[in-house]
Amino acid sequence: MVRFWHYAVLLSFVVIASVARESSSSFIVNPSKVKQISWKPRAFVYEGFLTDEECNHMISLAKSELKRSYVADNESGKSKLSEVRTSSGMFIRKAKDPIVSGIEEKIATWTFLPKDNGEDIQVLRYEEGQKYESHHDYFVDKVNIARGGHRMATVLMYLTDVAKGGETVFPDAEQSPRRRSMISDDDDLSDCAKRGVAVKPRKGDALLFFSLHPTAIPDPISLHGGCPVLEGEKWSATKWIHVDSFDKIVGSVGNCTDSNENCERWAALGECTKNPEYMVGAPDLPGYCRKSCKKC
Ligand code: PD2
Ligand code: ZN
Repeated sequence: MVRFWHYAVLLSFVVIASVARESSSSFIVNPSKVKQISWKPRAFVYEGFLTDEECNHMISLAKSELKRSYVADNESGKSKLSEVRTSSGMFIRKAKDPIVSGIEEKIATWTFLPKDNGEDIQVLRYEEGQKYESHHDYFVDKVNIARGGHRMATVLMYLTDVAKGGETVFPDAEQSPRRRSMISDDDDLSDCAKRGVAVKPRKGDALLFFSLHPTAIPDPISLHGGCPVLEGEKWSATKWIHVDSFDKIVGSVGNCTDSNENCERWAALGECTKNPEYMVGAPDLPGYCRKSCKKC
């Protein structure tokens, strides 16, 4: 019996390692699989981004640990229960195993954004009737911005097909005439999805969208939501990516340091007065170049 378990454990490591090898190091972005679904906000879908094994693996990691989802309070930044999001969820620790590392590697390759800037992957399960009301992924409270700065991009991966509903919708997106005709042809979409540019969940597909303009200012048009699931069950996995490292330990207010190697040069160019929010910051949210700006 002991022998059998040794063999089973060894075999599962070999399977995980070989799937991860296939999905990470050999991943090359295939441009013909990527479709731009909106320019305002900037949003793209990668068809078949994840393999079935990767989808099933994340679901099996999540299944036993699901808890009712929380949202961040806009004032305090603290997590709270809310009717805005009625799904259940859990977080998968970064690089938890070779398959998760492989998925994170793929995300970095596709988005050109560093792995360090990403949060842990959040897996969500929506049962019939469950939804995620429209919201922005960037924060408005200072507590959440302090770690890694704003969330700038989101990669939303669909881990299952959904029989009806469950689309991700951008209600304020500007629709190109071509896109509008594509949507009106699609009888498959729920009424909620027809209210904007929508993505129908398909197992393995991934949606990438940007919550900030290229100038790093929040883009309100990135408003988006998860439509109610009308039939079946929806599983998704979200990787939120920040403008700066999410892994870096946030320095204490008393620390007199620069957080960017260019601070001295920027300060000499007058950025401390031109761009005080970034360079100097405020007492509760220190800037990145306080030392060079002689603010401490
Ligand atoms: O699961 C979704 O469709 C969804 C919709 C809106 C997920 C998120 N937002 C998110 O995780 O931020
Ligand atoms: Zn969201």
